[in-house]
Amino acid sequence: MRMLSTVLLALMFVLSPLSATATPSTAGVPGEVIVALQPGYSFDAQGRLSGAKAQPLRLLSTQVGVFAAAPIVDNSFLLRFRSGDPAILAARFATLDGVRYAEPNYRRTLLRTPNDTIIGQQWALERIQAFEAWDITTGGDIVIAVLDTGVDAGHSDLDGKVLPGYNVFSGGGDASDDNGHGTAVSGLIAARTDNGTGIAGACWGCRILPVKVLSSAGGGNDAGVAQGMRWAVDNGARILNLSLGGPDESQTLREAVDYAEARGVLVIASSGNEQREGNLPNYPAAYDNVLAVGATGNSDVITGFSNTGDYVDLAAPGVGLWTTILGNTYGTPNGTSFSSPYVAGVAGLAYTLRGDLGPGDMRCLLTASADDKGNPGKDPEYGWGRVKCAARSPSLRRPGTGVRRQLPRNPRLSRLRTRPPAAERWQHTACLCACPTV
Ligand SMILES: [Ca+2]
Ligand SMILES: [Ca+2]
Ligand SMILES: [Ca+2]
Repeated sequence: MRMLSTVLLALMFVLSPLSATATPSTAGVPGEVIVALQPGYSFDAQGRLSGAKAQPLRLLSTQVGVFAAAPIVDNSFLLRFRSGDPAILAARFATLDGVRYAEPNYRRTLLRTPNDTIIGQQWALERIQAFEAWDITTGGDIVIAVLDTGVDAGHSDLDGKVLPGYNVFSGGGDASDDNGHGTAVSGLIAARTDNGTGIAGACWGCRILPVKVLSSAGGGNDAGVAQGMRWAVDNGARILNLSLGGPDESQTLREAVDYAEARGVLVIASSGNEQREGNLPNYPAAYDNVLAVGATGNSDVITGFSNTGDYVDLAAPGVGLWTTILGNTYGTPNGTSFSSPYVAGVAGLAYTLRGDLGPGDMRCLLTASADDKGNPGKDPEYGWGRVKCAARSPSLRRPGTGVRRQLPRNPRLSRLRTRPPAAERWQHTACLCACPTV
């Protein structure tokens, strides 16, 4: 078992975006900011300030053209101003004398529960905290390659989600599914959601890049898988999902994994379903730079079939998962094949927020934010734990400002912090971890 000498503490959390390019759901109302004042300070209706040592505050108000202030509660005011980004302005206000806190006037909507007909039976979504995550992002321009039996792009819950793909058997672009496995995997990742039909996908804003590397019987080989992986990396994939494996170590496969890693592509693979049939390590899951995913049931306990071993990195739901099935229908397959896609979906959501992260950082973030299960810490059954979208962490939230100040110092965080300006945009999301060997 890999030694964990450092304390693993990772939290990915979301506060205010500092950029207009952030996901719309977290944006503040333009031209408005909420400023709460200390006792002894006040705004009048035109936004004029009174109070001792108010000069810097007054200066800033003038600079950005504050022209109105409406009281809210407890000496807090909704300020309206003419120029500037609300989040940046709030951060500046927050540093000045007389200000208790300042923050953008965030929009709220009724909390999103998509209207897909089967969603109530998709127990896994709740377990991985997908609903909470979707209040922040439902996935952006992230391409997730499914290296599998192909994908039925005509399924009504996948229609429009599937990019032109590749078929390693024919060498052509027909990546249609003649088995059903790849279609089931793809639905879990990115099924059309909130469309009044069928299921919800974990990262429903993401797109699927179908790469057919397995035959109608579900078989394939390293030559084809490696070729498919390289094709996916070269054709825009940010994540590769491999719900496939075998016990033999192979340089061909390892080099394909390294090729992806070197190009910033995260590789996720199923740990295998042979716990009772030898429980051998499966490749590519067992490579260090691949996230190996085992299967839990709906009580968050590892399944009896899920392979165990030091190489297991994460667990994810893998039993009774409603998903898209050939013939424009739905079903509930079991297996680690269907756990890996949930990790891919969670990774897609996380990449949407943290496009600046490399695969190593993303592995760190996903493993470190997982819910520890079984024996404390990393263990051979669950890896680091059952995956979840740790999209909000109330313990680290503080309205408006001070995010950085609350975070303990550690080298990895410092590294993330020093990546302006992209990282600056996402200062609300941080990976506090020290897991260099993950
Ligand atoms: Ca749907
Ligand atoms: Ca691994
Ligand atoms: Ca554990």
